[in-house]
Amino acid sequence: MLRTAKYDNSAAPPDATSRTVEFTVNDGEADSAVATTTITVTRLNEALLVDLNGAAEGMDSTASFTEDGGPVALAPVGDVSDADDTELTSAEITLTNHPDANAESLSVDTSGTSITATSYDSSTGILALSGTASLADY
Ligand SMILES: [Ca+2]
Ligand SMILES: [Ca+2]
Repeated sequence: MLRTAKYDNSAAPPDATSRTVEFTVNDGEADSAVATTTITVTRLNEALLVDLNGAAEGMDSTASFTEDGGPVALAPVGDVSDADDTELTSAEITLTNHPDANAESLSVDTSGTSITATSYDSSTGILALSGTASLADY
């Protein structure tokens, strides 16, 4: 019997606290000393998703920029989700091609959040964001 004892847990995600299982046997007169198995619990990191078009099918969005028209929103109904994390720690937004060099840029509004944005790097096209904040803030 002893060698077939198993532990299982179907919680998603499981609480990460270690568990202790105690074993005792009895010979009809007295209990044995307690022996224990300590179980460490490893949680899997569920993937997070960036959905730029909200409830619509797919993850991608489109935007249209007109010369002298001012900045255009890239993902006005975008969302991030993560099944097992309530906070995110960083993000990166990359303008993968930037033929107009210093004349073009990316920007975000982080006011009211604990997210810090680096200034846009026109050589790499990267706008980096960091800071632990809720999924909603990201
Ligand atoms: Ca996760
Ligand atoms: Ca979508």
